[in-house]
Amino acid sequence: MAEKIGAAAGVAQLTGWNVKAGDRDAIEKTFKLADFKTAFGFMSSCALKAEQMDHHPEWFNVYNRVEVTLTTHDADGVTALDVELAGFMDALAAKLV
Ligand code: H2B
Repeated sequence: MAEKIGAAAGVAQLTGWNVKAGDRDAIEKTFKLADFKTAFGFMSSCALKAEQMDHHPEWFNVYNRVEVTLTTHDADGVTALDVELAGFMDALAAKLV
């Protein structure tokens, strides 16, 4: 099982991610894509990556906005798996802009 590193250590390795407020150890970022189909394509690619990793995001989509929360339920906090998935999302979003 991946070991908890904590949200503060997670965001320190990423760009544009924040420690999520609340009682869980998690990181969050809001992606703004060009339009709904781009946002949905982004989510589809992330979903395939998540399946490969067996590590899944929590997210909320309205039109071109995708609000993402990452944490590792099994570790009760942020792990390297969240940093890896976040990095994948950042790289993909950068290509789509
Ligand atoms: N996703 C996330 N974000 N955290 C987990 O702990 C997790 C997961 N565990 N996806 C996986 C699936 C686990 O529930 C299955 C049984 O492997």
